Amino acid sequence: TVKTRSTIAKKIEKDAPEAQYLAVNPDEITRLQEESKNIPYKMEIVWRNVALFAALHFGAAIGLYQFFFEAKWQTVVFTFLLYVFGGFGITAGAHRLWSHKSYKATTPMRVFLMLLNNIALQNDVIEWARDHRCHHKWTDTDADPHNTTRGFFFAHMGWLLVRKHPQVKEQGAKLDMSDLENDPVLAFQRRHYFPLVILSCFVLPTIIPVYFWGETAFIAFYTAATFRYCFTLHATWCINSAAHYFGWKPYDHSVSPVENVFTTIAAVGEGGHNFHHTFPQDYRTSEYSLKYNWTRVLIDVAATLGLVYDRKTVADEVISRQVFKHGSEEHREKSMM
Ligand code: ST9
Ligand code: ZN
Ligand code: ZN
Repeated sequence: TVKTRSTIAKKIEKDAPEAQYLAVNPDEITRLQEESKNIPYKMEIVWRNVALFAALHFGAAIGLYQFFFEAKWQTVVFTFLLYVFGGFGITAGAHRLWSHKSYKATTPMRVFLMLLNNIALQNDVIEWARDHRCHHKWTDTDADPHNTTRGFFFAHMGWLLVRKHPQVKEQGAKLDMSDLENDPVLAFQRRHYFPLVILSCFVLPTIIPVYFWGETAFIAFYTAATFRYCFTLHATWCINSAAHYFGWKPYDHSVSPVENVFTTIAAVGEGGHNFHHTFPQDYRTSEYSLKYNWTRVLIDVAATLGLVYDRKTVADEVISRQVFKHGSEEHREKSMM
């Protein structure tokens, strides 16, 4: 395991120096694993979050029913589009651009992605990216906010219902976040986060259907806002849970992330998670074809419009060598869709 990880770390350093902070440090992983044996983690439930998420799921159940049986067709289409575009704010924005620096974007594109990101309401980008960099660098240790060794539910959403492990804060504080803190677009988002997300996630999704096609406010609020928000959260959380549990490991059999086609579809292109943990600097995040990777389609279209540039990819031979050396036995003969 340690050998595979240091090989990957060296490769990242060579391919993408800007993404170097993502290189897994095998010595640190071993140290963290040793330390965690001695300090048991006492989970402290945050009841405010339990109550908020319970209310959200109750509202989402109402919205789910209305989505199928009561909403106007325009509201159904609008709800779907909000899910996809809010999702892009996470996948193309918080994830591939800001957490991983896997491509560069002009200011108008960064503003666009920040606005989409607010629709998804998943903490501001700087906080999201700090947790995500912790997850890549110290995967499945106490410094990983959604450490899968604590079980499926913890990795999925349990981690948002309890206080974080002290190691997350201690290790996370060592990460260099200055690249994001110095981005004025993200500074703006952080400064105005609360009004931005209330407006983008709840108020506008309710007002637009009422104003433009005469939907009732009751239905618009529960479908386009509440149900759509809850659904997007689960699609995202599935990358931390299902995409670390159920699937295959063609690129590195020693780590928990897997390739999972269902989560790829739900998360608009993010379920090639064994690939992504192996090559976090690659803007494609998987070898899935474009029909499974809508986020890549968005980034490529933006590139042809000149809004995006410097898309990083890992060379095919490097990928094949990785599969041959470190993939699970049955996948050394690579066959991808
Ligand atoms: C949400 C995020 O859902 C989901 C992220 C998923 C990521 C998935 C990634 C997969 C790949 C991409 C796929 C995308 C697919 C998208 C598909 C779309 C269709 N390092 O937080 P506090 C410090 S959010 C360093 O209160 P507690 C912190 O700065 C949902 N430091 O910790 C602070 O210090 P100071 C909506 C850190 O008290 C101090 O610690 N949001 C780090 O333990 C205390 O911070 C919510 O529900 C770090 N990593 O509470 C909010 N972390 O005081 C949920 C923290 O000096 N969050 N610090 O500023 C909370 O309520 C709390 O954070 C808590 C922990 C209760 C969970
Ligand atoms: Zn990532
Ligand atoms: Zn992961």
